[in-house]
Amino acid sequence: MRRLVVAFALVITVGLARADDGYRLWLRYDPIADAKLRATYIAEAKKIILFTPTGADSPTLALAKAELTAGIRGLLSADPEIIVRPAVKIEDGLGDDGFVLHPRNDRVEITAPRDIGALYGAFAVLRQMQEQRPIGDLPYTNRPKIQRRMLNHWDNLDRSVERGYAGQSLWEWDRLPAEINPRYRDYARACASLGLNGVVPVNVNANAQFLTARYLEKIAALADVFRPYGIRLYLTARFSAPVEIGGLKTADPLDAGLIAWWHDKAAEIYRAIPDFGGFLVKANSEGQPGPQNYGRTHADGANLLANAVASRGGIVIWRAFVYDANIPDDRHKQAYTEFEPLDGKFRDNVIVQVKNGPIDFMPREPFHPLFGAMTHTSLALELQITQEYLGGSSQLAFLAPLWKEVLDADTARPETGTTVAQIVDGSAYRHRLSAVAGVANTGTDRNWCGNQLAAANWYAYGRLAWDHSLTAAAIADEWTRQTFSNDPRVVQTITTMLLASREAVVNYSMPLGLHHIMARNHHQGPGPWVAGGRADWTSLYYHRADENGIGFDRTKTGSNALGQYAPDAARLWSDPAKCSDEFLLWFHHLPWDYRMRSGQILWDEICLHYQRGVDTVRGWQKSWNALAGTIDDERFQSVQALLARQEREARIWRDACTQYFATFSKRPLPAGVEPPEHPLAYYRRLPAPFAAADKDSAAK
Ligand code: BDP
Repeated sequence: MRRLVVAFALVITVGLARADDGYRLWLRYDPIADAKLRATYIAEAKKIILFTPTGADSPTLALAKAELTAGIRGLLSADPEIIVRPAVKIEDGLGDDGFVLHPRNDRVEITAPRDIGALYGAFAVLRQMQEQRPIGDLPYTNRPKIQRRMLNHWDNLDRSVERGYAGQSLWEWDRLPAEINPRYRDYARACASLGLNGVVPVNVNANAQFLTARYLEKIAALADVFRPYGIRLYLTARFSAPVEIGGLKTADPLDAGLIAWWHDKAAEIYRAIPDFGGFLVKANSEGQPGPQNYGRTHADGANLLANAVASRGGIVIWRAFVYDANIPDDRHKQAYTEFEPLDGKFRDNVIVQVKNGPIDFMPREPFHPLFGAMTHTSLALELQITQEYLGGSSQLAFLAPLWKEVLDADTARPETGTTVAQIVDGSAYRHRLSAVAGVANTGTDRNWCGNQLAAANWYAYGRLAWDHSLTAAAIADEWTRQTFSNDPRVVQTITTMLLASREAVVNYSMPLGLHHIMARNHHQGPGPWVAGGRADWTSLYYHRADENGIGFDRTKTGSNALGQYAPDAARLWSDPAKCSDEFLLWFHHLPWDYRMRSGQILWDEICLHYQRGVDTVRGWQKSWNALAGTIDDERFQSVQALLARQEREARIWRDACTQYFATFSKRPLPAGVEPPEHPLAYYRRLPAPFAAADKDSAAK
């Protein structure tokens, strides 16, 4: 009989290991096999004390206790004693969300000035155990560097997700507020495990309906779910909403009737959501309405809304993603041109949200010139977690290296040493508010993000939002250990793939500073030939290939976008001989036979980069296959399929781009580059790689 039970247990375990659909993300809490390690943890964490100012129970502390209980049961098959106590003393300087961690020999103490800190502390302890590292290695004090760590969902009322590649929107508007899908809690829990504390559930291309009483009730229900996880809800505000849903004649920000409407609307929202975070606004950008429709400035528009929420502690996050097809200037320069003169004109509860680069979430961009140029304004950094220009969910592209490149970039303002990260976290210019936003990659797919490796980007974003000094390698390592296993071979293989992946995508799609040469509409494949319509939505506008050469001259002889950077930053890029290869064609138009640092001519170097990208993906296929048997079948096979698809898509990029550019360079492929599989005409006719991304609404 005993043998039977053991056999049965084995079958169940093996069965479970096989059927892994990725739903549990990095919060798996699978048993630690190493008995010695388990015993150490059991001894250290058999008692966990949560110290808070009052020591009174709360929904957030209940979550912390439940998480610790479930986690330790799963990892150690033990039941810890978890108690809440009033703290005798709490250190200064922990901010709103920080905590102190005290591992003693026979217990762990987590002390926090607010209950949410205790929940964050609980997740930190469990993360450490999942990674099989000593609890004592955790820092004693922990606090996030950035105050508002936000996810921006580009989700629509019809549950489509703009630039979403993981199914539909998580938010079931038709069922809310009566039905609360348990997945909302799982989502909030995953966010809280990373320290994310703000969610904008709906698209920046805003729908005024979300501000009506009918939808506010639904949104309030979501806010109720998120609250105990420390997450505040924010809403996108369509600038013309007062006209569309309020019956007003004008949305002029200086109009008295309009001012009153927004005050009343804010009061209504705060009645439904007492801790409402504020508004996120895309205005006068890509056809969205805004204050400029009435001859007013972005500051007039932002201050109008900021006044409406100020008394309740709300903020306005105003996006700087603006450019206008009617302005004949380089798109690179337009946000700076519009916003820099407004520095100092925004209310103190306004944050201007700036994308990492001046164009639009390309696989590689220099940092946005507004960073460092608006010292009197709080600037938030907007990153894109969803891979709009990096293969959607059909390609592996771990984005931490991209984000780190921007965070660590030296703006050279006021002098060398001021990084984008220091500007964003408020330390450079001592700003009261600080924020970072990531455009979410979540959806209804069972694995949340569209493939088994894409959640690494959600994870990495959250960890960097908490601590931008973490390295991409450390984050890849953490995520892999928690999501797959601590087996050194698995960790080594997956982290190597993750860390090389962004550069591989750059190489096979837009190498050497090429940008915006993707297909129209879906953005998932090559389209260097895209022409016609709005010039700044074509590829020709950006690559400028002709018989003489290729690249966008942004030096003094060209658009002089470089003039918007501090002289020390511009100097890095202004001379092609000194400019790193990575940004060469971003800032310079160079002849096809330009001699590169490598000794190759430019044409050959471009082709070799395309080939290198393909080769890197093939290398992963080999190393992944070698992991057979060490990873559950379901995830093993689905990553295999992902890589096969990526290899094909990488070849498509290579063959389409090298053939297209060869029509100008009139040169053969260099040795080492495989000949194309099909003629150029074939690639020009290829349909979107998958329908989800092929949206009617997005004409670009
Ligand atoms: C672009 C997207 C578009 C967004 C826009 C934005 O293609 O769908 O609406 O950014 O950020 O990247 O507003």
